[in-house]
Amino acid sequence: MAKELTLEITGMSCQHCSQTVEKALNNRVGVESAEVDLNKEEAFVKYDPEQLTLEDLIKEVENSGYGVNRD
Ligand SMILES: [Cu+2]
Repeated sequence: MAKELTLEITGMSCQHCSQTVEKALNNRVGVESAEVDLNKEEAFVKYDPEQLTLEDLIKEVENSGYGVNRD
């Protein structure tokens, strides 16, 4: 079963940034879909929790040059 979550992304300033984050997440094995909203500074992700964890998603965002606000 896919899990859905919203990540608060930091460091984005333009469309290019949000596309970079979106691509990084979508390219990750186990991610079914990822949509990044630049204005809300959020990423909505559907993923398979058997293939990756929340930490993996956060690392993926960080590797692409941005950050995730942890609650
Ligand atoms: Cu940018």
